[in-house]
Amino acid sequence: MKSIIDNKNLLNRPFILFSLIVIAFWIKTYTVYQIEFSLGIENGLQQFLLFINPVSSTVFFLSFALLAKGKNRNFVYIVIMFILSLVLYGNVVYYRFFNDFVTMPVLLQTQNFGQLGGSALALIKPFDILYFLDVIVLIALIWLKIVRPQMELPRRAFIAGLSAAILIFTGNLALAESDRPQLLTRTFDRNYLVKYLGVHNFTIYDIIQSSMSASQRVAADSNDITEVRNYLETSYVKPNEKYLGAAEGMNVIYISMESLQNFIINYKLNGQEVTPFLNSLTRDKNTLYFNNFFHQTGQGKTSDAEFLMENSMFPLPKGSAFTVKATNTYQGLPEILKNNGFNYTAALHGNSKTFWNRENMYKALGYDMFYDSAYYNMTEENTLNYGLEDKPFFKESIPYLKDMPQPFYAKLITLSNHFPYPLDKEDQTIEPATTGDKTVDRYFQTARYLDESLEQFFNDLKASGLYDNTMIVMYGDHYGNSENRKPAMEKVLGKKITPYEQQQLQKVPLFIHVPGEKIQGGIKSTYGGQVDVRPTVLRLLGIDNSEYIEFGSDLLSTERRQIVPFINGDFVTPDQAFIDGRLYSSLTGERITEEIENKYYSDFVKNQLDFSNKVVYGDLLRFYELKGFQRVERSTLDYSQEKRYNKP
Ligand code: GP9
Ligand code: MN
Repeated sequence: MKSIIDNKNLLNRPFILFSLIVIAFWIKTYTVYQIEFSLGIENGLQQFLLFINPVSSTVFFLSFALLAKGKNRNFVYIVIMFILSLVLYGNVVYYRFFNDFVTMPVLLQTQNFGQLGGSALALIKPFDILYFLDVIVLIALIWLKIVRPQMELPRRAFIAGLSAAILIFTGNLALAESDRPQLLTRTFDRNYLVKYLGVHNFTIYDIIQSSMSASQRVAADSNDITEVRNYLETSYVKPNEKYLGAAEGMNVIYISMESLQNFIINYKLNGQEVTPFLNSLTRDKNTLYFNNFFHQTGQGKTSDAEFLMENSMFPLPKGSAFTVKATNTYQGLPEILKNNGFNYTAALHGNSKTFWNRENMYKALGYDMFYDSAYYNMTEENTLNYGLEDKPFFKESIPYLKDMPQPFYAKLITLSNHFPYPLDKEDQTIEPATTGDKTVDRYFQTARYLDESLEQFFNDLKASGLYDNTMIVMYGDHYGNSENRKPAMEKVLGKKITPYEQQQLQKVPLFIHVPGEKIQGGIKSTYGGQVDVRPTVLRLLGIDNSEYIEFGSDLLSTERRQIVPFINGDFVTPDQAFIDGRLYSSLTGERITEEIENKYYSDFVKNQLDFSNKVVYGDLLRFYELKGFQRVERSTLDYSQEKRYNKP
């Protein structure tokens, strides 16, 4: 009996209660790090930093409770702990799929949340309730009156708490900087920030940084675009005469192949091809297949791929450009084509026009029309996961395509091969894989379904008469199986996935099909990424791209530099791969530990990303006037009714 009373007394000493709450939250956060995040701890110092990094922010926030008067303080403790736990848990769920942390721009993409439904649910586990255990215990202790209303404290207590937090943070940051100099100014990689500073400090940092980037637009002027232009002139590559204008006068169809990774091309599951149709295109005499082609997307996923493909600029290091930069001025592919003899441009997608803020961004890119889910027959049985299944989507798109004034540009975005890869029983034409990871296993079935839908679409295009006069560009938008699926993916590939192999898994297929005998098809092994597609396509169409602001380079030019930047600053070339601050050989996949000269590569990557970000954050294309170039007036665009003949 006595000991219980003693406990009570102890818990009711403000400093002890405060410390116990801090310790509970600290230990919980550290446990979450261990279970949920793979942050790549490389040495003892990093391990130590990971352990102590929750302390400063926990002390900081909880100190505010010390301001509360006696009775209220326990309540304030609960509220603060709950909010901090929610931030932590939000990151856990997000990380389970994206291998990344939540940023302000992601939070502002609220119009996407409602539709995440199935995907998000698949990421939540019943035991997750344990991540709120400290809050629950505190509530119970208060309810059972074991923790009682607290005595009032002088303001000094609050000041002392804040000072302690700032002191601890300063020490933490100093140690982090000793391991990675310029941590806060240099890195794009959120894994680093969390590893060194913790989830909550990262969140504060992110909020400050996001508001700073908003002010970049105000400070920009036309000199900035001149600087970008001068930079780009130094990296201009000449066209390859063999391909120049090979698709001149043709229609163009882009197909975004949801989550399709390149490893699946020519992969055999239990002796069976998963994507027989796409495999056949790798051997087709009218198709170029790029097998060292990488996605370069970030938090904007599909929309980032679209951004890269149509602007030849890099997506934002955080958040989705579609969502936060749709008010910018662009010179998007649709607008460029309209300026070069095309009569119609349209995007087609069996999901709502609000997803990824597409409606607004498509206007900014200059699309005449957006056929979103409102233009499709969205019945119970032909929709699943993110919207209209690919086969009915392609089927119903054919009449729209047939109606378009030619030459047209149309972009079709598939969605059935999307995490967590559900598929109706009758559509399953291949057995799932047997890695034991249900989502990875199902991936093969939805990828097969996508492959079949593409074959159906090609056949329907032939039947419609469009095929012989249409160039088709198909690309994987981004990875499907995230790094968290590594154990299952190791079984799929039958090898250990090193950081180098993990980067290789970011390859997505790119196919460019030009009908007739205009090009010599085959496998192209040049290293490239989504940013490089627009200049390639423009030149195939015979359009002079030399004046446009493009950060990619023509994949068919023999002069091009084969350096593929990723937006976190990593890169890959035919001889080197730079990943998380380490260098690997692209020839052997092994780590390179000796000093080697690669300043040329790293400078190139840094410049590409910095200049591209400068254009997007500064909204610099608003200053870029080209002679004779007509901007599409946003206010004239209306996607609510089909306006087919949007001729000037
Ligand atoms: C939804 C589709 C999927 O419209 O583009 O989006 P994702 O989650 O892959 O970005
Ligand atoms: Mn996608």
